Amino acid sequence: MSAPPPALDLTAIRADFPVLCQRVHDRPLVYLDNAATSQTPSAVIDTLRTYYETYNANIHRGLHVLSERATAEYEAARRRVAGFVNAAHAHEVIFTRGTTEAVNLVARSWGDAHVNAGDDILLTELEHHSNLVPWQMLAKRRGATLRYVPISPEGRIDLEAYARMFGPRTRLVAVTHMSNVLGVITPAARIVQIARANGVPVLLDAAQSVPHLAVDVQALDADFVAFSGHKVLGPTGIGALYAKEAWLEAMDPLFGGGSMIRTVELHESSWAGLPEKFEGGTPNIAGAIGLGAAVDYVQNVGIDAVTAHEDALTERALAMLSDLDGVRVLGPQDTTDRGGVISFTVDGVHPHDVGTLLDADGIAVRAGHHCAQPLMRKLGVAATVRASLYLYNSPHEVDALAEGVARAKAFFDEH
Ligand code: 7TS
Repeated sequence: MSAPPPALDLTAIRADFPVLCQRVHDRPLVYLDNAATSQTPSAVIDTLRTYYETYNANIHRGLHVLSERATAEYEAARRRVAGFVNAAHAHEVIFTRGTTEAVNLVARSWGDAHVNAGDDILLTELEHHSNLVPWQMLAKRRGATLRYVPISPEGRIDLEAYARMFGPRTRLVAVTHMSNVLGVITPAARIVQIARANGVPVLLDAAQSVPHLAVDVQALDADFVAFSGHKVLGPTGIGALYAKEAWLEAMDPLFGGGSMIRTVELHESSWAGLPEKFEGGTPNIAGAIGLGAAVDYVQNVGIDAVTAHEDALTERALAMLSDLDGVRVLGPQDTTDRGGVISFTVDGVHPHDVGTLLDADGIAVRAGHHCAQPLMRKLGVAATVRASLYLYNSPHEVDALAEGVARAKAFFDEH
C-alpha cells in the first residue's frame, strides 16, 4: 500500500484564495457551492493579469513577440491540462467553453456521423442536463433512441442491468463520472470495459470528477472525456474535451472559421490538423492559460491529498447532518466511491428557504433541481439543498453548515 497523502496546509491554501477572506451578511463567508463553480487562487488571477498586462495577442498567426508568447503559453496550457488527465498526446485535448460545449461537440461531430435511425445510445438516470439534452437533440435529428441505465435508491448504477442493455444497434455510452447531485462516483473503468467488450465507445462527463480525484484517461480507456475549467479553480468560459486521437482524426469539425483550415477555396476547404481543426475562431486564450495555472495549482497541492481532505470533510458532514432530526441526506451514506457533493432535504422546509437562511449566515449552498430533473423525479423529490466541498473548506465550515441547518429547521418549526 502506498503512504497516505499528506494533510493539506489549510491556512496556507485559504490564504491563496482572496475571495474567501470576506464577510457576507456580516459573517465569514463559508463557500460550499463548489459543484456549481470553484473559487480562483491568486496564482490563476496573477496569470490572467500577466497575460493581459504583458502579452495579450491573438495566437497561431502573429509574427510579433506578443503573439509568439501567447501562442507558446496557450500550447503550454494544453500540455498542462493533458498531463493533468494523463492524455497520451496534448493534441487530444481540445479547448472548449466547458463540459456543455464538449458534450455538444461530440454529439454533433461524432454523433451525426455515427448514429442513425434505429440506433440507440445508453445514458444513466444520474445525468446532468448537459449530458442528456445534447443526446436528446442528436436522437431527434437522427431518429435514434435513448435508453437509461437504472440506478439504486442511493444512486448506484446497476452494472448488471447495464451489461444487458447492449444490443447490435448500441452506438455510444454517455455517463457521468461523478453525480453533481448525489456525489456518487461511478465505476468508470468497469463501464468502459463492458462497453469495449461490446465494441461501443464511451463518453465520460468528468465535470465533477476531474477537480476532485485523479482522473487518468488512459487508465480509464474512455473515448471522450468532458470537463470544465471553472470547477477546477480555473476561469469560467474554458474547459476541455479529451478524445482519443483516432476519433479526432476521423471526426469533422463543428465550428468552421479561422484557424481550423489548411486551405480555403471558394466552394470547399480542407481542415487543419489536431487540435486546431476543432478550435475554429479566436479561442479563450486567457482562459486556457488560466486553466493551465489552475491545474498546476491542484497538482502542486496533490490531487490525492485533495481527495483525502474532502473525504474527511464529507464523512464529518454526513455524520453531522444525519444526526439532525428531520434531515435526510440523499445518496451514499459513507465515503466509499462518493465525493463531497451532499444533497439533503429538511422536513417541512423548502430547500430554497434552507438556502436563504443559510445565506443569511454567510453560508453559500445551492438549492433546486441541480440541472438533473429526471434524477430528481427518480429520487421522488422536487429539489434538494446541496453543499459541495473543495480543498479550501475546513471542518469548522462543515460545523457551521450543520449548525445553520439546525437553526433553519428550528426557525421553521417555530413559525
Ligand atoms: N456535467 C456535470 C456533472 C455538471 O455538474 C455540470 C455543471 C455540467 C456537466 C455542465 O458544466 P458547464 O461548466 O458546462 O456548465 N454542474 C453545475 C451544478 O451542479 N451547479 O451548477 C453547475
